[in-house]
Amino acid sequence: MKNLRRKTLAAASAMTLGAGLAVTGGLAPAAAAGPDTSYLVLAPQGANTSKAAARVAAAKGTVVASYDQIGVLVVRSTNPAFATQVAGAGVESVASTAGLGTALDEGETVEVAAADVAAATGDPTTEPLYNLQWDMDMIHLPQAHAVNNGSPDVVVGVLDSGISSSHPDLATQIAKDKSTSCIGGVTDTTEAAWNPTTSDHGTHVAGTIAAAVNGVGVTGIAPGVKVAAVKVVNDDGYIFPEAAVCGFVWAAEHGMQLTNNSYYIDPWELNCRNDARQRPVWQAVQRAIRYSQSKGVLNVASAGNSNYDLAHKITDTGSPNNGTPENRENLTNACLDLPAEAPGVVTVSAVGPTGEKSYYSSYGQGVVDVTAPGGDTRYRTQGVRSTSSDAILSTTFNTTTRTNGWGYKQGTSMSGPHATGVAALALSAHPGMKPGQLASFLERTAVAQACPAGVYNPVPLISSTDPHLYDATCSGGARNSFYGAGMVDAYNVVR
Ligand SMILES: [Ca+2]
Ligand SMILES: [Ca+2]
Repeated sequence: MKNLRRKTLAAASAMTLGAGLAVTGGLAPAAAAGPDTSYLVLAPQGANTSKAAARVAAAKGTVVASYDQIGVLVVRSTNPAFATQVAGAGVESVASTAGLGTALDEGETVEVAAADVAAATGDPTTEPLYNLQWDMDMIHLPQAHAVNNGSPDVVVGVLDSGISSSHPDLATQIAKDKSTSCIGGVTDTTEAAWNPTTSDHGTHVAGTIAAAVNGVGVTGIAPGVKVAAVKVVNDDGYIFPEAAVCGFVWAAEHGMQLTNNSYYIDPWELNCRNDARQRPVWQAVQRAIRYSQSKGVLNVASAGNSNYDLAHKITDTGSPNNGTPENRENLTNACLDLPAEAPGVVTVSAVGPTGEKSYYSSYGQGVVDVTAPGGDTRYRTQGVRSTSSDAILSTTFNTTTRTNGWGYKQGTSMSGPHATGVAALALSAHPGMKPGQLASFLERTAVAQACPAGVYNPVPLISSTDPHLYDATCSGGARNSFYGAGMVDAYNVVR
């Protein structure tokens, strides 16, 4: 049995699962009230939600958000028997999302000292900190910007932990009228609601996509486009399925052509295969992803930081010792890692400064579509120490001091936005491409990367008690499990 526990890059915030569900007020106390719990109630696909909404009311639930487009209601109820009482005509399935939040695999931020930012001169033709952006040379950004640096008609939804709207490198880049919080599955468009609170992850991601060319800090890949903050990560660092549903539907309804999803909802980690309760939850998220695609949104997702072979996960867990026959179709539909494994989503692995797979990056033939720089802090120092300069420099927001700045992070959370930024440039240069066309254009213009021979083992380069912790074997030819179709290329998509 494959070990499915995630190897995180850094300790995630140690809050209990479900902590994000604590809410106050709203419902009248019932005789035998249980905890206030969130549910997703699914109407049959294609049906409207009016019958389901009536059953919710009868079962003492409150609809807090109605996603009629996909037949999904977000409901809160203190009725301990809600799930059984709501079942009936007009309700296909119901599930509590309690405990189904997954932690943002955040990693640490290494900030650039303010004095160093002030002293930076960089390349005078670009930005003060540009000479630290090795990742941008790797994808041929200077050549691309000489042709096209993005159109303001392109709006990229950053489904993440919010974007700092006071950041000097981002303030002009945000489509405020298209930004929202989706925490709890309910939209809140006030500016404070979609600004960062406990995490600067989304601010870093947004900078990679679209930090301004303004003589300050860094450049993003597509500084001419707009980013919209769609906050789906709660203050405890968790993404709940109802927030993801809200985020995809929001992007679809607000004219976004792209979303970036640098997070990873992994039902396997939560034993989806043994828990039928979880299946409606993943169905709801998948309906939302499909709906966004039908509205012209291309979704880009990170492959994850677990060094998993995502293509062989299901096979590996189908142990012959398990006597319970599994319905493979249900498994593959219900237990995908979302959004990375959903059909039509562009999934991105990560490489370090040498172009080889980052030690942490998950991979998988048929799952990874392209690769991009995500950093590998352990690469150059041969296990002596981490080197933040081999991570990705972008915009930051210090949640303790509440100050904006610039700093380094690494992860597939950082490679994903490189692919998203290149896709935004592609759409700027070639408007009107549909999501499927844009995805194949991104792949066609990527620079193929060959598999390393044999077992790829970056461990000699890092300190570890387990010399095979990061072993991985690449499979495939020009298109392979580590790099998909290859490295995204900013110049190739605009020339
Ligand atoms: Ca700048
Ligand atoms: Ca894909």
